[in-house]
Amino acid sequence: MIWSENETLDREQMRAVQLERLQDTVKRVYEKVPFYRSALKEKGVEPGDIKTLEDIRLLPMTVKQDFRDNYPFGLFAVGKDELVRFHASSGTTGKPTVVGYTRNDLNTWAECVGRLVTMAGVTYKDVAQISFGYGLFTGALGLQQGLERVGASVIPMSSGNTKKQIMIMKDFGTTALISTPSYALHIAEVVREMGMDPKKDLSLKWGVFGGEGSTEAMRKELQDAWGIFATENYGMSELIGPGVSGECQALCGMHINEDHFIPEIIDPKTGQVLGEGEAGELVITTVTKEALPILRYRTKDITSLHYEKCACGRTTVRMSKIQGRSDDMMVLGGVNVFPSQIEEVLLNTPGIGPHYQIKVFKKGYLDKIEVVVELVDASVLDSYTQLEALTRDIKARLRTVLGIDSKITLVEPRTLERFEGKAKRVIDLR
Ligand code: DLL
Repeated sequence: MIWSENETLDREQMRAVQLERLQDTVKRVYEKVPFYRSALKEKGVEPGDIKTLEDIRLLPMTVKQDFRDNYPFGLFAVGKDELVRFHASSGTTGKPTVVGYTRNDLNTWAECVGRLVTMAGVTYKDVAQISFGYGLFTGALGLQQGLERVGASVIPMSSGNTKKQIMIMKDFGTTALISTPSYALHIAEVVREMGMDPKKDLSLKWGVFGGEGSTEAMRKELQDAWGIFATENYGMSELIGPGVSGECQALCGMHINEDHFIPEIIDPKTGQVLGEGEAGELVITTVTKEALPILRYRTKDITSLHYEKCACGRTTVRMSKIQGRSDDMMVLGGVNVFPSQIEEVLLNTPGIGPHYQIKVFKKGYLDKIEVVVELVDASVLDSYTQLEALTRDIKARLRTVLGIDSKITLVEPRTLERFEGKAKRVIDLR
């Protein structure tokens, strides 16, 4: 099922909708947000200069630091009396990034998320357990409104308290799990520890995951563990929260709600706009947000855009899986390494589980990497030959993909930290 007609507009119709909304947004920020008025003036751009969609390139870019510099409400285009909700995401240092919503924004948000959960397979017949953390984080409440919009019965479970999650899941007949992929894997593990089989003893059909990346191998792991159809969603607080893009059942990229979010891909070093299919940093302009319209936000997430019509019937542009962030990319001896590349290798290696940790450190002047991996079967630790063989196998696979050598440490099952929210897998000790 397709939730909204706007998901099937032909390219010309979509471009017309986008241009009209873009012009309106630029006019509004010029009038209402001093930060944007001066940024536009500095570039010598007036709202009337936006005549075609390509003129988006005339607009200034926005970066996370701009939120910090204008903390807490400096980027807002409306006064507090028009706001009905705040959210925030943890800043890497110091103050959080604050975002706000008008009543119409909440409506837009529910609509955008409603489309995504529909394309993931969820309908009014489903019981959806939200295991994202409630609070300032946009994940839980954002998904809740969208799921309620399509009529699913929502369990606002929040994250943590895993055994209780499982009890509710069983007793309420949960059919859709809404969480980070890493937490979903952890819940499955606890289900097994409690003597149950996640596939047979529970009724999950859908996994609507997001908030962090997951590889194809991770999807397979999740689908096999739970017997579900798993899709992934992308979003970020500065733009709205969840609701920017998500996978349909054809699983060929995440459809962007592009009548609300205009995407561009740029070379993160030069800022030059790249073409269809080329990988670079995702830049998004919001064109329907009232409280917090954002021009050309540099997400730091690396992806590519694909415009051909999807098998599902939707015409909206799709973005490929996030390959990493331009700022969590590790540079090891001059080689760029994304944690997702390592994950892909590990999850395709027999004998090891989906839990791992990447440590980066210096030995003398050289960058070194250590990958700590949990075994599926602890008995391997008792056999020197098996241990050696597995270590060599992982090392060789990583070398092929990354082009560098890494130290491999195999540890017993259940020794690495588990996460209820977004997993933190990279420890940079440099
Ligand atoms: O994580 C919003 C969200 C919640 C989306 C729940 C989907 C589901 P933030 O906390 O602001 O917002 O974090 C945004 O998380 O820039 C990406 O680096 C990362 N991220 C989010 N979804 C994905 C994904 C929410 N599917 C940051 N794949 C983004 C890879 C993702 N990274």
